[in-house]
Amino acid sequence: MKNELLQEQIEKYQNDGFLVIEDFLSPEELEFWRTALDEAVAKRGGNKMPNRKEVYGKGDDADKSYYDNVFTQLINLWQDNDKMRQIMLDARLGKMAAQLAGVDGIRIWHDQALVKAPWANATSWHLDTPYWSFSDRRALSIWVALDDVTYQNGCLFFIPESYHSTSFENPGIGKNMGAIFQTYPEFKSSKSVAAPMKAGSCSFHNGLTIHGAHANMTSGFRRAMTCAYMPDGNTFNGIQNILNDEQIANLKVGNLLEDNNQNPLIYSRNKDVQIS
Ligand SMILES: O=C(O)CCC(=O)C(=O)O
Repeated sequence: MKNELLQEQIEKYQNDGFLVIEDFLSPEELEFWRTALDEAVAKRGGNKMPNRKEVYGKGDDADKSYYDNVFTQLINLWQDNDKMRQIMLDARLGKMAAQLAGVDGIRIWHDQALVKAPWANATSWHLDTPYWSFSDRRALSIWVALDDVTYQNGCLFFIPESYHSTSFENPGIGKNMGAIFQTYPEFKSSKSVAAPMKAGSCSFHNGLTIHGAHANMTSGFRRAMTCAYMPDGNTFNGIQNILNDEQIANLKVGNLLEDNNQNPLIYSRNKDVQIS
């Protein structure tokens, strides 16, 4: 794994709000990640969340049938698949996320498999952080290509530097590709950057970077494995997101999000990290 970051990569991420790392995984690691994803997805039987048929749709009702065909989105596979657990709890990933975000400790917010099936819809421009149950401008995600990702099958696109000025207001993710530019007209004329990647490459993006993805115009699958990271020390902001009703009932706005069964601390510069 190419997990050692150069200072210039950290600076590029901090300027642009995203970073692509080519050939991130070795061929053996790529094979392991693919097997883990395929096994974990098969075991879920279509359930988005562990143990429940939960609806974690980002789209609103009117756009649901569009959103359902953007990708298969399965959340927190690390909680019910041992291979995925081994992959996601790797402190090397946590250290990279911490270095890019400029923080001392990193917890998993949630992982997700994002599989664009043949002929899948485009992923409209959106932000991630406003969906999450904490509000931190430094939160970020890794997105690992498990197939070659091209202009044809749904590569990611980013609006560089947008994360410096976007906010926690949520413009949503419907079927109108450009809706976000009503909230952020200042980026209407921005140049977007595409991120086609060979299988095994990855990108990191800040959760407030405006980003989206092409439709899958091919008969093949576009598999990606991603993980959203929360800087350690964050508190509950009142948004449910992936938390279940019982967790919500036990949380008050302002409570620390420090349950290692839900949000494991995978890297810390200062604390002992106990991963089992
Ligand atoms: O994979 C996609 O199509 C979109 C990914 C995305 O929005 C994300 O990882 O935050």
